[in-house]
Amino acid sequence: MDSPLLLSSVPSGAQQDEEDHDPIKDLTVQEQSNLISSLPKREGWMRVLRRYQGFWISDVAIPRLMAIQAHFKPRPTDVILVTQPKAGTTWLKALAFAIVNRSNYSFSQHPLLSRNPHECVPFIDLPYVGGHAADYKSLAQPRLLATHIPYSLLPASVADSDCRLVYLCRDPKDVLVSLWHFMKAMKPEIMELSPAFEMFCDGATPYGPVWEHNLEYWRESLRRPEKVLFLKYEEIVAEPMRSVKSLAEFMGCPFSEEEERDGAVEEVVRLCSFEKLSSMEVNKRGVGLMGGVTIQQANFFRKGKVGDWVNHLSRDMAERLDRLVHEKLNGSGLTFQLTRARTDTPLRCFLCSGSREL
Ligand code: PAP
Repeated sequence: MDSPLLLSSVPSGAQQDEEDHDPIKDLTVQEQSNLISSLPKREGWMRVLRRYQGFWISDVAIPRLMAIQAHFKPRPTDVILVTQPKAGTTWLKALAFAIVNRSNYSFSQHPLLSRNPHECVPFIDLPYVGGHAADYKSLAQPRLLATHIPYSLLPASVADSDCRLVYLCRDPKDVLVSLWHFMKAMKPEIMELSPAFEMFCDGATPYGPVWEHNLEYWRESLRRPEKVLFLKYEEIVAEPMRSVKSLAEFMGCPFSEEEERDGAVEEVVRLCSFEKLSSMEVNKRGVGLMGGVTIQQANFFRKGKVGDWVNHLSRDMAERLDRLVHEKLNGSGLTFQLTRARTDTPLRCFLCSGSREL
């Protein structure tokens, strides 16, 4: 990396020629709204989902996605962090931000101690972050950006560009449980876990089907390993130091031997740990705006555990979802740990009795 990422808010002249378009220039608001309302729909989550170009996208996110598809121009130095919602976006943003900026800030006075990671790394597909417009156009290069957009829905310019993509996925069972809790906290009247499970199995979750999202980036990481890094939440939990080092290397800013000796890798891991971030005042009591919705930052920090699904899904549900995901991923080389491997753990059924062991 030739220059550090700074949270600059001053547009640089050289960067202003890109993306300076009216986001809805190509379709009138009426045309857009007619198009969206003609798409297949599913309800039950926080927002109505529409089937758009093979994926389920919230109806309010579609105009922004269209704008990105029409106008987003990656720069060769961009690093774009990609996740399925609830796969560990907040964590990945913190890790990448801390790695890229490690020479700009001391670990004891770091922006991540007073800002939620979503305020440090903007989503390209959500207009507002942390209460103000995400001005990613004016970020210093290399830009650190994030998105939930499936690979096939990204503008072709991303595949043609030299920009790097870091993809993080997570056991779909934990994604479902995390997503349901997040949305329940935001909007208590959303559906219960049982219908949410059915919709998840139908692929109808924001930016779902989850397995299609995973597969597209998996295949691209096999095709272009130097440009697409594929990570799993569970692997970062198991080997955080190794993951941080590979992430740094992939982003073009490997840790030097001296940095390693001085404990910089440990510092990044510690700063970005669930325990550290979730104990920060900003993440305990702060409020942000994302996609026009007010969000308690605490909602991004629930448990941060691998396998919490065991406390919420019955064994039948877990095995059914595992089978489905296994079939969908079959032959790709991508796998997640199966329920059967966890039979030593007592399964608890959220739906029947809260904490009764099965
Ligand atoms: P987003 O896609 O909407 O931004 P995202 O950050 O992916 O959300 O999801 C939050 C999940 O990541 C939560 O998982 P849980 O519900 O199973 O607990 C949250 O706890 C977890 N998480 C957030 N920060 C960290 C972290 N520093 N380390 C590990 N897990 C984390």
